[in-house]
Amino acid sequence: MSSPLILGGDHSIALGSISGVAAVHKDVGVIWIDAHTDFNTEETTPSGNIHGMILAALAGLGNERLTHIDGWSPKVQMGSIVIVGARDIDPGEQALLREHHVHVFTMPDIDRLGMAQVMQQAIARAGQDGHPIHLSLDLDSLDPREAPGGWYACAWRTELPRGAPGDGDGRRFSAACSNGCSRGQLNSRP
Ligand SMILES: [Mn+2]
Repeated sequence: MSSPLILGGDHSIALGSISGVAAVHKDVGVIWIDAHTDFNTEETTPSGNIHGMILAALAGLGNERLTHIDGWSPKVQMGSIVIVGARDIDPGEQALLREHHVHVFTMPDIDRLGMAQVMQQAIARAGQDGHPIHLSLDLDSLDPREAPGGWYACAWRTELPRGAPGDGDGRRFSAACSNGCSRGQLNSRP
């Protein structure tokens, strides 16, 4: 069986790619691996960035120009969405995720359960009843110490310099990301 692979420079691409997949597979489940949950609407967003609204839009929440790409909505059912690796969730997103019972595995959940267990549960939920799964990966989900490009998320949030992580100030880095980066990986370095 062949599966499409779609690469892009911003997670906003998923509004198009998942809409396309959902046009063919109406029952598609989504595993969204991301440091963020991208579950804001134009009412809740603190930044105004559309790339923070994409998953909510796919689930039918937010501005109609986002939710109704191709003229229909929702592209994905709330119960078929699993978010993995979140470490930076806005208050408005948290409220919406709770209200709609979207399953979120945060970084502390991954530390507690292990990645294999988390992915088994994610696949079981997103792929329930044999539904196809679209895996959407934002590289900022990777530990910024292993993938310095992901540093942006933490640096922006805390107004730290955007230099490479670990550039001589590990304590500030740890403080900035302590709510999310894997404890195991942080502890493995001095
Ligand atoms: Mn992200």
